Amino acid sequence: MNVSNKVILFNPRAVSNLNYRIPNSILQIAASIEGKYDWVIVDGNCEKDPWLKIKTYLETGEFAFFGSTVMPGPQLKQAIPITKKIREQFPTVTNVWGGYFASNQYKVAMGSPYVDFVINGPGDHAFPALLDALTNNKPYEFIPNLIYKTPDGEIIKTTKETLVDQNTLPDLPYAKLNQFYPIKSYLKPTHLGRQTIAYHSSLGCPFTCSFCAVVPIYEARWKGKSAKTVYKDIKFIKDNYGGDAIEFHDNNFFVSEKRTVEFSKLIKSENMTWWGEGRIDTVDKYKDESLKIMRESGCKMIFLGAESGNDEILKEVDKGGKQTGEQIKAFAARMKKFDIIPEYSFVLGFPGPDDETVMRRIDEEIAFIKTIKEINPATEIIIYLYSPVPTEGSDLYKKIIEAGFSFPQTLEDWLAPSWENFDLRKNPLTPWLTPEMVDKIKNFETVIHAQFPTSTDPKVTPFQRKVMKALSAFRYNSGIYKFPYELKALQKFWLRYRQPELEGFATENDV
Ligand code: B12
Repeated sequence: MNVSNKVILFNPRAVSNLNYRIPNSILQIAASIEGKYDWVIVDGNCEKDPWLKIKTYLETGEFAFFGSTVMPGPQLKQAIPITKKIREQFPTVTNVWGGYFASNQYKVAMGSPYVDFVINGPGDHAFPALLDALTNNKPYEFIPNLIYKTPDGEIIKTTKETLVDQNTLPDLPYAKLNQFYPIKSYLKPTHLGRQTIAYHSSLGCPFTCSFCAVVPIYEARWKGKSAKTVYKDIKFIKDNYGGDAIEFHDNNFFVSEKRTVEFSKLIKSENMTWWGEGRIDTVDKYKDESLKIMRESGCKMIFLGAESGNDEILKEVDKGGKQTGEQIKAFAARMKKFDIIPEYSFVLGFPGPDDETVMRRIDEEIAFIKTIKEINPATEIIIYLYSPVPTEGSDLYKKIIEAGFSFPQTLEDWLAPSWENFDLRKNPLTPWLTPEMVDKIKNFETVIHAQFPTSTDPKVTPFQRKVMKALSAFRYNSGIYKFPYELKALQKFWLRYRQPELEGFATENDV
């Protein structure tokens, strides 16, 4: 073990309260170097001042590497200033970034003087290989999934590694993580259960929707752990740290009906409740028997990218597969029969030929969403404003560039408040959306969440639901969504209302 080549693995703060989950990104990276390099974890979600912790480690002089996971949004607020300070105060330390922001926005990351390497996509092999090359003075230019800078500043992307068999990956070092942060503190009470486990059982997605940040990295590739491996890991956490519910954080958990059914049969006797993300057209191919087994095994809700009820738009954004507006409606009805709650996410505000078309399409989506609620009132509705991701080569990306959209050119620019909200998919900064369009979408969002408060926020009482439904009924039925301040105020101050898309499922003690 290299005593002076220790590694700090950092998970920048991603939540504004104590509602954080097991940091699977850096935990999987820790697993990749376990036994080869000594590592420590600093979880920004659990630290009042993560810089102080990191600085204390670095002052020992034993740490040569700083690895940070970076997704867009609030995580940038810690990842950027801390990496910068390390360069200034500990210039011999090598800074390595990984994760969705680093991989997709590698030009701006590598364009900075303080990010030395980016791991492009999975780091299970690339990261230990990079540390080995740097520690033993070997070439790193041929390590797949790596982005580096030449001495004259040219940014080079190496080839992409085929996705490794996820069952060959080393076990996640939960016992060691527990020494840094008690695993129990990561198991939160949510609408799924008293102790919710966050688990990631597959990488990538077989589809290429051009609004999704997963696509540039995984390019329609998907690899999942076997049902047996997933069950073994969940059982290990449950037996050692507790857990009565599971959030599968996969981008697409339900790719394989066979794997899903096998897992359902294995987990059934554990009396756990579980949730995951999938596609409507994929799960709709499942046999009734499979959906029945899933429900009986505890599958309570599935996050599904509906995106749009407009088949033209689904085509324009390469949703692919066979998904249609009619299928989205029929699937909501089918899910009702099996008592599995469909959590439909819609993306509004895609570019169009002219303002009239964009506004008409917004009105049509609103009407479509209301139809879904008539078909299955239990359907959870998540509304995102389209926030571009660099799916270079896609028609959508061409359109947004022609429309004058561009990403910030420096990391510091990404810290501008407007861009943080951009990442939260709540303030698009997209030239084709007028303030009137954004207001209509956001006001409708307020009204529908008053009419049908999410079942995922355990803080909202049955009495509050009744009152909000009554107060918002006129607006919802008449379509008058303008200036819904009375509803906004009640949601903020009376309900302390929280939709799941911002920071994950709410817990009882969210502030
Ligand atoms: C868990 C999660 C969260 C958690 C926070 C987790 C945390 N870090 O504490 C919560 C719920 C708070 C969250 C919120 C948001 N999230 Co989020 N989140 C995820 C999710 C579901 C799982 C991440 C994970 O654990 N993956 C498991 C690990 C094993 O996979 P991985 O991260 O890809 O890691 C591998 C590689 O990337 C690489 N790697 C990753 N990190 C590092 C670090 C180093 C040093 C190295 C060497 C390698 C490396 O190696 C790893 C192993 O192979 C991902 C989707 C996904 N399935 O990954 C979305 C995802 C990252 N989130 C996303 C977004 C947009 C958000 C939000 C901005 C959404 C919103 N509207 O608000 C918010 C804002 C966050 C915030 N408040 O900061 C998007 C990012 C899209 C983009 N544009 O890049 C994703 C991809 C979802 C999606 N499909 O669009 N998120």
